[in-house]
Amino acid sequence: MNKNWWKEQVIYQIYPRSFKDSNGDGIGDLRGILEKLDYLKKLGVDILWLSPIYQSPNDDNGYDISDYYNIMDEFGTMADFDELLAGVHARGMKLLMDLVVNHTSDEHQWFEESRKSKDNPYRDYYHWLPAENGKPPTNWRSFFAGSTWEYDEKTEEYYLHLFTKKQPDLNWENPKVREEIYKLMRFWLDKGVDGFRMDVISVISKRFPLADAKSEDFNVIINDVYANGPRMHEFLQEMHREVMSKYDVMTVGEGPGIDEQVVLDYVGKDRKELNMVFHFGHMFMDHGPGGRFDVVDKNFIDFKKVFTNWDKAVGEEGWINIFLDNHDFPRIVSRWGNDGIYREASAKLFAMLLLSMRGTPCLYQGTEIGMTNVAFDTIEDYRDVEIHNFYKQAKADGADMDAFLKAVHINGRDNVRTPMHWNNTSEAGFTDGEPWIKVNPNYPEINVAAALDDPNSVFYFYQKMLKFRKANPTLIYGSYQDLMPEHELLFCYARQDAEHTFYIIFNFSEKEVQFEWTESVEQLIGNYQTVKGKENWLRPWEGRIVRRLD
Ligand code: ISL
Ligand code: CA
Repeated sequence: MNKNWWKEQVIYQIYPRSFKDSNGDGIGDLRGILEKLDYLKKLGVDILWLSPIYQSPNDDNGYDISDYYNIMDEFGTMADFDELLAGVHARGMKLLMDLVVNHTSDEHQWFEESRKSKDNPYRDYYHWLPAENGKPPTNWRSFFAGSTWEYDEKTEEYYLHLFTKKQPDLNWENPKVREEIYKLMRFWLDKGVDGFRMDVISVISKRFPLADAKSEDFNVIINDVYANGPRMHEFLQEMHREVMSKYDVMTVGEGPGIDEQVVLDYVGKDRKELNMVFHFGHMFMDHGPGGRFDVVDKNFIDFKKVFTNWDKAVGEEGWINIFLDNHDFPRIVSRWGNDGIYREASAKLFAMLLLSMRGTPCLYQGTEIGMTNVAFDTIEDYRDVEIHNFYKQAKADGADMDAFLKAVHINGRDNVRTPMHWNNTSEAGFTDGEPWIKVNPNYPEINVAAALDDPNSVFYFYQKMLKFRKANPTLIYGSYQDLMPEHELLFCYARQDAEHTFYIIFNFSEKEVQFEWTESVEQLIGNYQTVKGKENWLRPWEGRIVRRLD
């Protein structure tokens, strides 16, 4: 297996709006991040990925960019950014920018020009089509509810937006668009950033002529219609040739529709495309045909299968990223663990899982202290455009609105966007003002200050596990094998290289479960103190990593 720094380091994702507010306006900002760099260094992460910080009208919290060359006013200035980047580098860490280039904001100058007239030089920076028999050009459904087509009076045509109507899709067929994108990438790389996380990169190449989706199932539509278009890999290879190959930086691709069948086309070691992609199997598992608010049952055996199937698909031929939650998906302890009495045990279990898989781990802010989902009583307390769009749709459809709110509690993105908990003072120490979204009421119990005071906290366990991974390259490069794929309560796998065999075992339940090693082993790390006589019992949410004795 080829060794690379980006396989060995660990990413920490910052959602700047919710991380730390430095000036009392209720919105997290760059100077807030700067204040917390020592905290992140102490935790022991290596690479900070910032969700978008560019100029944006914030229809989708920065994933709608109106100027790629400037910092969002609410987040600070370019001088703040330069100071932040220098502060990150001074501490031996790296910084990744979020690259959102499937779409821009409708307030980007390119789109403002594009919509002016059919012969404007920027017209074909975007996808415009006339009506089909008085209806939108295709029956496509947006990721954020409703049609993907918005009618524009001015030129009497529709433009395409896979996300909100304030996020028009760029036309990658146009070489000028691609050149503009490469230019802005060089701008940030020349400043010294260490790479990009590429937003919905899987949908940049459209299938022409654009045609109706044949399925009602959104998960099927993603694969058949939106993702992995015919020029996908030509575009990524061009981007690599023109930009990425000239810098020692990393890329991680994000996007629905990148599955086990196609992953190596993106990350195969000779492809010259991306270093790694996120895999989403364990995230979409409870999304029914109607999407994330159409919640269906998920099960543990399938959860394990996701990791096994992905590792099988990629093996030694490429590389992937492992994450358990991020700014789009609920908190892992609430989703797959126990956010009640076993919150700390299960949060530590997930620390062990995240940091013992083959793939570059990505840890989301707050997960290192075991933050949980939130359940606001009214829709007014939610801020996410996705929640509000689906809420309007559900209401118009006459749906059961209590049930809808329950689905938001389970799968809404604001679960992970409430402010970071720094301490037990008002607003969790996130701001001196009024936060842009309410804090999770459990902050007096779960917060950084409390975690730093408690040697047994989730925080210190993450710190220990981060060190442990680095000290044991078997956990980075070793092969992976699931040893109990059919077990209803236990997840047990081996990581192995020429030197060592590690066994990792987790109890995903509130029960005590008996098990036995068939070889002699020594325990290296675990989330409970070992008790004599109880060696063969796993307590609720217990996890252990052991090494085979030769
Ligand atoms: O969460 C999803 C479906 O409900 C995913 O399909 C998600 O929308 C998709 O992975 C894209 O997410 C990314 O692009 C969006 C942005 O809103 C997300 O925050 C971002 O991570 C549009 O830019
Ligand atoms: Ca602020």
